[in-house]
Amino acid sequence: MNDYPETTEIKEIVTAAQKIVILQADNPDGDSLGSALALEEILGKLGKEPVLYCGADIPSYLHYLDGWDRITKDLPPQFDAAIIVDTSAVSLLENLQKTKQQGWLATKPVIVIDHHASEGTIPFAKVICNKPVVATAEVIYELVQQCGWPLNLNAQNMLVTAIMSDSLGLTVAATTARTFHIVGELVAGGVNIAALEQKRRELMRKSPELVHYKGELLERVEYHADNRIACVTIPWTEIQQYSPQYNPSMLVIDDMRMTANTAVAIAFKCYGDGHTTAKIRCNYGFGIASKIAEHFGGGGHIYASGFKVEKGRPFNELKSECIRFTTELLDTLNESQDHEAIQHQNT
Ligand SMILES: [Mn+2]
Repeated sequence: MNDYPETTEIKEIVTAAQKIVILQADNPDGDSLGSALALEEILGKLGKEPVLYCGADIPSYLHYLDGWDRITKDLPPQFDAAIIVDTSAVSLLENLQKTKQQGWLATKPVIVIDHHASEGTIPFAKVICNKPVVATAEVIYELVQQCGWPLNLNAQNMLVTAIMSDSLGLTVAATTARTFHIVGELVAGGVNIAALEQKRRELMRKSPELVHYKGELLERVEYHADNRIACVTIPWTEIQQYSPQYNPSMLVIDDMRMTANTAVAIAFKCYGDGHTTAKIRCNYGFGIASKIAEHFGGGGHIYASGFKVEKGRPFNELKSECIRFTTELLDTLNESQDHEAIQHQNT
């Protein structure tokens, strides 16, 4: 078990509170949702009144997780404490700011449970428990063990789902032996991974319309810098048409990443109000995703990150800069790898 210094304060806040809001950022995923639903279950069993909040819609591919429809877009009129899961970036809580609820949140004791080391910080948080592990759910598991909180089968299922989601089935670089131990302990507790996977796959089935759209997107993939960079651009009309069914970027980004010689895949989305977002995925050995994102004011992990640029900048200019900057990073990485190889030969 990992002992976190933040545990005592987290336990104190939770013990003193009755109604506790659990918040996800505006980009919910399997880890944030699984973590939020696990916490809801754990706090409920502790006799608390948990309330689930997310400023954005929960994407339909996550609707196989029972309880997603309990999530609301408004904070309750009264609550005692809040737990933000899976983000440390205030920019990702924009909807809370837009609806003028952030100031309100800041008056309560706020706990952040996260694993995004490079993402900055939430200035109004009272306790930040941000650990360099593969999923927020892994941090929650450790906290639950340290606090001696109950973990029933439903909560365990949610934690495993969340860990499997962010670790892509325990295969990404940030997965550690401890991650395997935790999943092992949860399986020993009754979690059936095959059954969870079956449920997820059922929901992954796509409509014929979406399959055809995926084909269109794949045809539009552009390659740059000797195919080391693959990128695609998704215009507002397509975001409007397909996003309710599936995140267009996620339809193709893995196929892009899996092109021969490709190191980095970037999916740009151009919104109706003029702002642009980018989702970045890197292959193993080319961990520059957070550097690219940070260059444009975003953040994330070395292999997975994203950024958002407000309107005012022509998209083509932004895209060119992104490709140029990414090429430079890849060239530098190449040089340092060559350098290391030479040094290795010499020793
Ligand atoms: Mn996560």
